[in-house]
Amino acid sequence: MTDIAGILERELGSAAVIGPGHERLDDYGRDESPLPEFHPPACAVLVESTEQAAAVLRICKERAVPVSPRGAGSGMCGGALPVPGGIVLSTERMTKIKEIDAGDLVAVVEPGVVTGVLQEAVEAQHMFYPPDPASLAFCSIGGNAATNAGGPRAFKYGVTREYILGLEVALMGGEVLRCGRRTAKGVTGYDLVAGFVGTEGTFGVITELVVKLLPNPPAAATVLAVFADMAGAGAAISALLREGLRPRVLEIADKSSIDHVRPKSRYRFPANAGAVVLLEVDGEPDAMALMMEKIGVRCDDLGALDVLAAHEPADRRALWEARRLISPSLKEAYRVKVNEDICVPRGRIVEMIARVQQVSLETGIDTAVFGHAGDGNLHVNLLSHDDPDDPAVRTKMWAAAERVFAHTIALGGTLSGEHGIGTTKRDYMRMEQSEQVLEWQRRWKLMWDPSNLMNPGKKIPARTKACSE
Ligand code: 2HG
Ligand code: ZN
Repeated sequence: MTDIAGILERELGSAAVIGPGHERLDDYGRDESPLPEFHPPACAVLVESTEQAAAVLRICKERAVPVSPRGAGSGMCGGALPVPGGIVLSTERMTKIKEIDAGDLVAVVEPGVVTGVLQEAVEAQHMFYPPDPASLAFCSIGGNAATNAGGPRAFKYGVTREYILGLEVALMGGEVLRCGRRTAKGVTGYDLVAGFVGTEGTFGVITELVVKLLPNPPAAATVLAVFADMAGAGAAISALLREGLRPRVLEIADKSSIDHVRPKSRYRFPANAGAVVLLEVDGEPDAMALMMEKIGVRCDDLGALDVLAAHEPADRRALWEARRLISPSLKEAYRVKVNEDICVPRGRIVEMIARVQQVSLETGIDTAVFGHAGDGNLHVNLLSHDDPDDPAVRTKMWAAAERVFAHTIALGGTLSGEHGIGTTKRDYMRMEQSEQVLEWQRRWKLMWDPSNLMNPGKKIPARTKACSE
């Protein structure tokens, strides 16, 4: 058996390698995904430069060792988990912000930069990096690019892919490729950068990113509107969108989510609160004041139980508190939290939430649904107090998830709006994509990684026997 930890230690020094017996090794076998299958990596290697990443990939190719790249480990689908016999290549030590250029509106960063840190650094210079995954306080920009992460502000500003102009990547075998641009426009050649973003570490390791910035919007304001039920909240959202309103954030949460945050939230939700809508607008103060008025009037007209508005950062944070508390409160309340991120056409949100309730009734599994209503991207959480290590519980939870996926597809939706596929959703891909579409993706992956050592077994299901014959 190859002593890959020893070989990498000799190449990069012992400080770079977390090997067998190290108390932290198991951490690299886990991420934030629900019900993952745990196996620790043969070792984790914490690279500090492109050269080191390339050296690891050269050595692993020579010895046929699979490599799973890892950012901050905040992924929710098992994309960064090691495969049996494989190692983890972590970019957590590559944390340099190399450049912020206010004239060109770009930043050049290493992949381990924490997304929230990048946001603060550019905001200090009156610029704006919009993608805001919920984990922005600890997730990293390399992981965001690898998963094409979203977040609440994606409704107005789009997802990570729209902000990655250029990439440096290290490929299996050690080749380093720089592609893309730092200009605002550019259509030269095929768009390798867009193709690389969202591949969950299956093509290579991102070692540097050229990130697009925007001027910071002059002001922003937040509205929280509470409704008696989902139908009321859905009607208000549809009315506002039909009137041409373009908030930067348009979030929704159902009664179960509200009931879980109610005891912790400083805001006293009305007793009959059945749905909550959180909106955020930005722009010039005058235009924003008009938008806020429109939102308030429309929500009142449509029977909102309560509407709160905030302009000052501290007050806005208070309105966000309930939304931010949902995920941690559910995690605290249940031993099993299978959190999906399905996406349906906007007009089908209310129907999708009703179908989730139906799944809950049929299976006896508790649910909570919240998320990015503006994008139709719903976090369907399937919840249980049962033992997460009991195989029967796992089977039951994934069977319920499969029902949710079936409803999603029936409504014209997609399995993942922002978290990715990794291993947890890989085996459901056939529910959405044809064998032909899957096969083209397998060929594409093998073009970048002919030896299939780069995070193998992730994202795309293997060929079935019948297909490969
Ligand atoms: C969010 O938007 C996360 O808060 C999902 O993307 C969290 O489902 C979750 O727990
Ligand atoms: Zn989300």
